[in-house]
Amino acid sequence: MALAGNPNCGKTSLFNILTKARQHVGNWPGVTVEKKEGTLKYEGNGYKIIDLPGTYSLGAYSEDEIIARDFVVNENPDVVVNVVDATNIERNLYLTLQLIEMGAKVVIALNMMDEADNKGISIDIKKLSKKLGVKVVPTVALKQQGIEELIKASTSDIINISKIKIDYGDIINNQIEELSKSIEMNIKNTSSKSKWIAIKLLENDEHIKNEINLEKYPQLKQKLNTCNKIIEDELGFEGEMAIVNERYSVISDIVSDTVIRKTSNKESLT
Ligand code: BGO
Repeated sequence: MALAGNPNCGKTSLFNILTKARQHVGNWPGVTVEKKEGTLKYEGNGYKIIDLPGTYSLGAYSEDEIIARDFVVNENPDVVVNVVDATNIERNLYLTLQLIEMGAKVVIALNMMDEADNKGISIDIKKLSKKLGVKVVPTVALKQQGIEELIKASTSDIINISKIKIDYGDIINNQIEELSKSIEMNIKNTSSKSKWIAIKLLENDEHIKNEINLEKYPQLKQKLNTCNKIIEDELGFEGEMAIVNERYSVISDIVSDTVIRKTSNKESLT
């Protein structure tokens, strides 16, 4: 089980509740970033929990992001418990979409529900769950609320991989498709993650380029250049920007359908 979330979403609080004193702190290999592991005991079983570094995204811009995403891609955890701050859902869902896009088995702990309530933010949990294609469990880590439900959802034998597809529009979708095929043809055993690699390459992700050793595959490199050129010619900007914009647009649609903000009298007078 991996815990993923933005900084300050309540991830450490949840980790402590789930693992109690059964914790071990070390370092991620080769770096000085702290690695926290623990064990959740539930109904006679033990579940290993890895607390991933808090990140806003799974790009390649920081050690934390690379550690978190490498763990999800390479270690393939049975479940990624994505802790989402209910008071800051737009920003938090950016990471969620990336986890879903990676094909991770995600369960959302929608934390800080007390704060959301205080701020007049009301979230349609069922609808949010349906829109994202994953289970969403409301929690208040501070008061240990929703923990049993979260444990049940995260230790269930059936955790679906979300089927939602982010629609990047025809032009980018076609280039992702083309590039995925080229990845599968050039690099062995990539069929399950070729689409994700294609998106990362179009995002100009240097870490992925190095990891797959792009220089070794001139045909694939050529294909990437062609795809990038088509996107730039058709849309007028680079793939990276187009992809980020589309993710935010999907989030905006989800939020407008699932979140209601009550304006307080005080706010409406200002
Ligand atoms: C302090 N509700 C509320 N209201 N607060 C929560 C909840 C919740 O559901 N969950 C966590 N918090 P971390 P990351 C603090 O530490 O777990 C609080 O970064 C304080 N500390 O108690 O650390 C939690 O691991 C002094 O708050 O998050 C913590 O993801 C004054 O959110 C903060 C006020 O939680 C971050 C708060 C000395």
